[in-house]
Amino acid sequence: MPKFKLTYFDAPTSRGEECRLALFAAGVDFVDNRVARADWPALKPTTPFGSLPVLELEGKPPISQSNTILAYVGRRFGLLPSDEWEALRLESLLGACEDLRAAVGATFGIADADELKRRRAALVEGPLRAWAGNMEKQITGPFAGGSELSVADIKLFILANWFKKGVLDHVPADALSPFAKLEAVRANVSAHPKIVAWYARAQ
Ligand SMILES: N[C@@H](CCC(=O)N[C@@H](CS)C(=O)NCC(=O)O)C(=O)O
Repeated sequence: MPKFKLTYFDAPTSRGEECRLALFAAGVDFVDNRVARADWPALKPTTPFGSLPVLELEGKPPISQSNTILAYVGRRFGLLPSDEWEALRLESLLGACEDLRAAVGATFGIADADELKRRRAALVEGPLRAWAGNMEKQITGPFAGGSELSVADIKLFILANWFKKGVLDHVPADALSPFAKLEAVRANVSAHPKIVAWYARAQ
């Protein structure tokens, strides 16, 4: 099999980690290229959209956009179902996760403490709850698309872990706890043998 290279920062709850995890779970041999922040300014202009992650394959142009990479890995290496419409439905979950990331991103860089508190509370009450409620309706169980792990599960797992770490001020670590199906997906991905194997490796 040709050798893939996935380039991203060394960040555990990130778009790049989703792609690394998907490649590993799919059994794809890849170069796990982790970029130091100090090296990023020089690398940035060489990437298609000035962002990471980037997937490379010898003889092909580099590919950006986490969801595009996940959909490719899913379709090519068995982390999306063969039923095209069901695969499409699971890909729509990837997009919904990026919508939520954008809503969170809109609360970054707010210097005023009161304003940040107000905006984060609004985020939790509004976009985050709406997203989780809608996601509950999409999840079949035990994984998003039924009995098989998919790239959608991996993206949900990483995103839910980000909230659960409690690193976002004024976003409670248990903000997703009322959403039983989402919580179950997170737990089931966490217990999946491939995921356990990834985290058992010396990172
Ligand atoms: N829509 C893109 C967003 C990519 C993105 O914003 N990547 C961030 C890291 S998660 C990045 O490269 N930040 C450094 C920069 O923009 O200079 C994707 O899903 O890959």
